[in-house]
Amino acid sequence: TGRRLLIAGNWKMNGLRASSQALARAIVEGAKALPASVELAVFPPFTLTAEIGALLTDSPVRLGAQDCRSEKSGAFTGDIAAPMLADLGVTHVILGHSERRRYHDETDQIISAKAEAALEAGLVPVLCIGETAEERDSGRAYETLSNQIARGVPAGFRGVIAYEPVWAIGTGRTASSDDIAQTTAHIRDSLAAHLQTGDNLPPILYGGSVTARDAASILAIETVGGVLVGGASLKADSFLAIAQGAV
Ligand code: G2H
Repeated sequence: TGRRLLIAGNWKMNGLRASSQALARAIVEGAKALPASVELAVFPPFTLTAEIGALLTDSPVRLGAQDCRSEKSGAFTGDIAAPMLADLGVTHVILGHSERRRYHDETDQIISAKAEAALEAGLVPVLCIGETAEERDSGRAYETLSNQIARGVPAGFRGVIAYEPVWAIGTGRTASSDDIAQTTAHIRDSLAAHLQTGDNLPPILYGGSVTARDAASILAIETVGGVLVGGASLKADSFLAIAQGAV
């Protein structure tokens, strides 16, 4: 198709050193069989950023982080700033994941500020949006997504958007290809209106219980620029099989 596709592995709060190193090594090895049009990125927890980064040196696999704070430094105990990530060789950072919105009360305003900080540090934000089951069932999915874009995506945003319907995350319930096609087309239009540009729109990833079984059909959708994978990214075999779906 000529599109570049990003296969992103969100490890969430999983992994101790030995098993994570083995996982990263296997992904680096498997990545050698992939064409340059398929880009892999892994998002280990902060404790592993440096040592996984060391294993990815000289490999095309990108190093990501799962969050950052909007300030560059200061009295924010327990937080990590975007320049600290860039300093470790991180290139991508997930922002506004529904688990952060839910367990850390992150608002669209907070996420927008984080995205600006990430861009200023030279990172690619992977900014997550998605509707809940209740919002979808009451016919407010598009409205929710448009609001998240209007409030959470800063002007001049250059990054990646991840569409993760909350009801499909970690539930084993993947959105259908039709749903994903229609919703990502809506997101694209909403981004075009919000960013006031027709071209160079941010790629849109799909996330939510992606497995090797459905990856190829999701990645075939024209408005999909890749996938954000949680559970299935914790085993090299399944993560690489998902990447093969992009070929
Ligand atoms: C959605 C996804 C990765 P999973 O959160 O961000 O996780 O694939 O386990 O649903």
